[in-house]
Amino acid sequence: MLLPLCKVRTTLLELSYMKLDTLITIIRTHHVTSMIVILFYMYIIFTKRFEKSSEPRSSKYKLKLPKTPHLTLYEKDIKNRQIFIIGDVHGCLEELEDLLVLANYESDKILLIFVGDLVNKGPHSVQTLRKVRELNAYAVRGNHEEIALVQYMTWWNGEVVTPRKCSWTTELNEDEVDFLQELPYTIEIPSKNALIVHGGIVPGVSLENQNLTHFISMRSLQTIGEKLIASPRTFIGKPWASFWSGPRHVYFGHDAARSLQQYPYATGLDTRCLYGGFISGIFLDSNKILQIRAKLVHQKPKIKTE
Ligand SMILES: [Mn+2]
Repeated sequence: MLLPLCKVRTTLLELSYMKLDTLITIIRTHHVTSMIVILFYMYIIFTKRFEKSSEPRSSKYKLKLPKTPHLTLYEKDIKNRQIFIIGDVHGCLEELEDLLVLANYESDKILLIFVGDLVNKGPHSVQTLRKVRELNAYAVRGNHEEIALVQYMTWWNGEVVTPRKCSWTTELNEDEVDFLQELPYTIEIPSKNALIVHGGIVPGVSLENQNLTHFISMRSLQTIGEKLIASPRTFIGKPWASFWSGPRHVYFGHDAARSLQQYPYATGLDTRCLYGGFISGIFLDSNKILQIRAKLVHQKPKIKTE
């Protein structure tokens, strides 16, 4: 006896939720369908397992996971200091130094956190990295920290570092490579209700289940049916931050084309210093934003900026 296809599908879906003893009873009384039921039951179990184990645990750059992918800062780390979050630097060291002067930076009064992309494309990558380490600042990893690590390993393995933007990586010492390798994807500060990431976060997905590439590369979200699809492109869908409704306030970078972004629960701080714009920082307690204009156009702007 043949059932209509849609009815078979519905029946099989109902069966997949049954308890094992009910299933055994059905198999005993319906010998003809027993094999199909067993196969479908096994299929459901295996696909569920496969879904769980196939979460990508590296980004598209295939680097090993840092020891702490999601860092949380507590009062013992903050030590009653103000928190100042700084946008993409891209080696613009002079502008960074001016911003610290403007913020009246003192190490016992202000804790610095960078949103990533400290390096590449700009004039002083290795010096910027050394400055950030001297300042005992925190930073999340950007796509350019991952690109730099890949290029460093290429050079280490005896191959030429091809992109000129990464030639500085040959100056890195072992500690600096470790520092880059251990940069977390996110930094969370529960006492300030704040979360820092370079690219973005897909709403409705826990940090542990996000695709790591999205943390460093996403700029936009597209609605397809009821799903939100992340994209690294600017001119597709809408800014990811416009979909974000908390509860954490997210501070991020990476989107030079959109420059300063201010949403109720998200603030974008890549204000195009590299392209002749500004370097920006924000004090968490007061929401006060400070900016320094770029000394010059370090690189000509492109429509697609990574
Ligand atoms: Mn970036």
